[in-house]
Amino acid sequence: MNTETIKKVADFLHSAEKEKREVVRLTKEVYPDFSIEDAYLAQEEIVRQKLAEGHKIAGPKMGLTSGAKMKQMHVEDPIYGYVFDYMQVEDGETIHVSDYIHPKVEPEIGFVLKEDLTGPNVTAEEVLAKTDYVFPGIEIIDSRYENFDFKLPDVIADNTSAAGAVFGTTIRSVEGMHLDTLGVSLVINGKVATMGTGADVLEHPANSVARLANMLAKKGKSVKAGEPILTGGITAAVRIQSGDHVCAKFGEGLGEVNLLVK
Ligand code: 0L1
Ligand code: MG
Repeated sequence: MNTETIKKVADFLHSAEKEKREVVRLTKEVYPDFSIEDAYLAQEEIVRQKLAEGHKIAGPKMGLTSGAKMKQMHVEDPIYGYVFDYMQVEDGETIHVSDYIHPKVEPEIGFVLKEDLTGPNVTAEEVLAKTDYVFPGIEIIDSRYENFDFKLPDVIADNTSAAGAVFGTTIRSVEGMHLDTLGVSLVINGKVATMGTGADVLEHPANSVARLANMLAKKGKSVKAGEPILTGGITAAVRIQSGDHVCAKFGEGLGEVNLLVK
């Protein structure tokens, strides 16, 4: 794809996000040969456009980190995108469905590093050694594609459906923690909607951070100390609607994160 077409794709998806308008996936008719490399170039163009508009990157996020989702999409690699400052929601805050297209929520474990991590060959052990703390979070995903119907390049170009994130305020050192066996329930209106464990994220959420560092290394980038990193949904994402009270409950002393939906 030439630079002009990459920009066209980025403009198309970025305006769909701003106008809260769903669109047909690019690979369906217009660009059936859209590649993963081109998709990351389109994502980078969207990031450039957002930065030029004055938004700031809050931190990177990993997507498609569950074995089941990867199998379903026939991929071996998870994907990454970025959460921006304007997407951040406080714990307990009220969000409005009308600010999104068809939002879903998923509970995630977040990491903050005390040192930069530069791939390739970063391991989970190195991630844990360089972790300052972990925190509980909820990601709000809102694919710009109709019915969340996309192929891998579509979702990469669409900044991995990023739309919102709650970075919970409970923080814990990883010392003595078992992030793989840590249980999480997503409770909606007092009923458990879905459950999972940290191991549902690439067998251990630290593997997700390692994969992020190794993927960014191909672009000459690092994972930076101090930035909140979302490691990927622990459970399936659940559609939310007006009137919902969303509560993600985490084990290992990570507490809970809440959202109200209007
Ligand atoms: O954070 C995620 O895992 C979302 C990646 C994109 C998949 C989706 O929108 O369902
Ligand atoms: Mg996610």
